[in-house]
Amino acid sequence: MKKIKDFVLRVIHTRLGFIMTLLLIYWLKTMWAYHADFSLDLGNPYQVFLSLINPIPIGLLLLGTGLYIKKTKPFYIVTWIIYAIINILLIANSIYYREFSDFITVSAMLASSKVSAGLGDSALNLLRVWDIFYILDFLLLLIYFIWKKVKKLDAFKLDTRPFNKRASFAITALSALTFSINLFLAEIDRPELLTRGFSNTYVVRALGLPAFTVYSGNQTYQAQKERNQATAEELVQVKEYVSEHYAAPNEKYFGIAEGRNVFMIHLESFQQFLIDYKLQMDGQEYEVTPFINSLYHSNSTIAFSNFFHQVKAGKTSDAETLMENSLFGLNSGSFMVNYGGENTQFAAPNILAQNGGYTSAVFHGNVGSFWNRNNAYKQWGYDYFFDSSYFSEQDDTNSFQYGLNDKYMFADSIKYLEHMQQPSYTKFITVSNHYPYTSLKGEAEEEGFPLAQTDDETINGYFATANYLDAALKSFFEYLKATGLYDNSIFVLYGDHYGISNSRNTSLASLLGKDSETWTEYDNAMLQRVPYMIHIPGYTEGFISDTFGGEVDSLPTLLHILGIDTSNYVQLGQDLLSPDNQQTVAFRTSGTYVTPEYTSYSGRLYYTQTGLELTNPDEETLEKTKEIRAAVSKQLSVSDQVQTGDLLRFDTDNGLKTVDTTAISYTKSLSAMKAIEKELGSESTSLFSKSGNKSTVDLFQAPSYLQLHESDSTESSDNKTETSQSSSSEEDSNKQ
Ligand code: GP9
Ligand code: MN
Repeated sequence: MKKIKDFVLRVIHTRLGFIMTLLLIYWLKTMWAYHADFSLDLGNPYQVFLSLINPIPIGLLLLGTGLYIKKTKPFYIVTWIIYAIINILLIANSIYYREFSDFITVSAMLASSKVSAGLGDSALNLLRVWDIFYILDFLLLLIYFIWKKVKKLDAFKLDTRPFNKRASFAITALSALTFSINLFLAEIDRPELLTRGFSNTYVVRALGLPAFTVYSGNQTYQAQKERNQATAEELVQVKEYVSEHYAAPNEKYFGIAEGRNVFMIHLESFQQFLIDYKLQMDGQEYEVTPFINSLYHSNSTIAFSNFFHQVKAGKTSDAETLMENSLFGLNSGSFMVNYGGENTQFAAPNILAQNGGYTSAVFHGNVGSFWNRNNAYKQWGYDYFFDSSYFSEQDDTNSFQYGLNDKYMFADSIKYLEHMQQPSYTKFITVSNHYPYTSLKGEAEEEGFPLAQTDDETINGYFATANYLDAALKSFFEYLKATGLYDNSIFVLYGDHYGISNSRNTSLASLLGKDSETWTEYDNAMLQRVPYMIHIPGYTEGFISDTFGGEVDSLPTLLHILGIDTSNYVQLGQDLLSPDNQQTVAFRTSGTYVTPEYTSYSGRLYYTQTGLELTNPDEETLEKTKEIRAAVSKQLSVSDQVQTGDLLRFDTDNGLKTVDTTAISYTKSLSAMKAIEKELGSESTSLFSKSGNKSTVDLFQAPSYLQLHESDSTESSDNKTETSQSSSSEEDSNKQ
């Protein structure tokens, strides 16, 4: 025992040993934070492995810099300061995470007043007993110094021998190398991790906190650089473009759904070809999405058959940006990740709050930090965001890597939805129909929808997950009908982007009655169509329009249907029902587009109606396509100018107030909604109040598999996770 003690002391008393000891303690604390405070969503052993090693390379790199200092005291002081900094970063994140379920970005640090406002009085409440563990070493050190003074102990033996310069360099090189290996392994687990961003959680679990902070600092720096260069004059030019490009509403549809609740139904990875599609198997036909088809053909629905997604690397987040801002995502990365928490936006929830007093919410079964939603949604004016922390505990039977399966998500949403004041604007982001289309596991058998039989597993599962989504949506609609909410609402259904990527389309060809041998880029382009339909219960003049449009056109279309004038807003799309609509659809990759006449895709030009390629276009065609190219690139460049320059911060005369994000918190939503109900008393318009203060949860017909988990969908479990997230005193303080 004594031998070990002597050995340890001897090691600690060398400079390298001292650094290694600090690194070890830092690693232990980080592991504790990963375990006790953060939810890193570790989905496989590989991710666990990455999380175990990631504090080491960067910790060594930082602590190792002290070794370059020759003088004794400065060495110890500098090393200790570096150690203190990485510790503060860890502790601050642990505490912050308890309130925001996210890590501290550099932009949040810069706007620390906002953060402390967001924390409010609760900052102290966020401390936990186990936090002592984070500062135990500092406490012991303090005690040691006091003790030393009192008892006149020998001083801690400092190593006076400067560390060899070459050896210091070797330590730096070693840590840089191990960090590169760490990064490489992280990219294997999640390709394009740093370019696409995905979520702060993904970066932390792969690379650790200090690396995340540097990454976030770089993001903020890049965004700030462009923002600082942008001027109010640019907005004037943008507004000129917007007014030239403005498509005035069609009288016939303007205001036909005024004042109604709006349900945005985000159909994950759902392509237009699924509509009316029947899978042929063993001489039998299986209709994939009978319910969505019935909506598509209903005479209460205005549907579009030539509606294209316009996303790029930001996938779902791009679709959300387009649909709710009428602005594009970025050419690289995700707008919501890079600018979502910072930029001034005038998005759908904000516009509707100020034009009709709408309350807004998003329901989605994944963690709130994915695509930086928890920040972007505040900027967009969403009052509430019900992410996975509000829903049933996830396990292998009801969820997969992207979150809770749709039937559970809808079922679990009701207990919150019924407390929302009307009119409401709500978005339900489904997720089960997401690559790799194997989310159903146990439920698949019960659902019984067959797998297709191609040589591509991904394609084979796609129909069953789409069918599952269809059934989930149907049960949700049945509930809405039973409560009466259905009648005074409208439903916007849209597919966010392709589900089957172009590289797989030749395997899909045979299922679409096409030949893989003659498959063209035109066919790929046409497969970028996604559903877009507006279902208006009670309306009887619905139709299927073949107008060409894209996600950027949704917001003006919707606002006009709700009777809201958009002429003052910077929106780059055009109302699809307007006679002035130009039917020019820009894909996010420059030079690619679709119009009713021409399709340009992957460097090739086709006639849209026939799919024939124009290999040698005549003068007139060249002229026309040049104009189209100019129009689409103008639309994209104006969007980039607005988004990266944060130009909407200069838009002060559009009649809208900007969102006060500090007034929004997504952690105690149920109690906040109940408090509003109480305050409004008989004026409350929530479904719960309208039903005589009775829950409507029982009106949801639980599909059989849900009955197996009965406790998940009953009122008694409501706010389950919410209460575990926040202390009951906080809950109470929100109820007055
Ligand atoms: C995740 C979900 C999927 O929360 O919205 O995003 P995607 O991978 O489609 O961009
Ligand atoms: Mn998606």
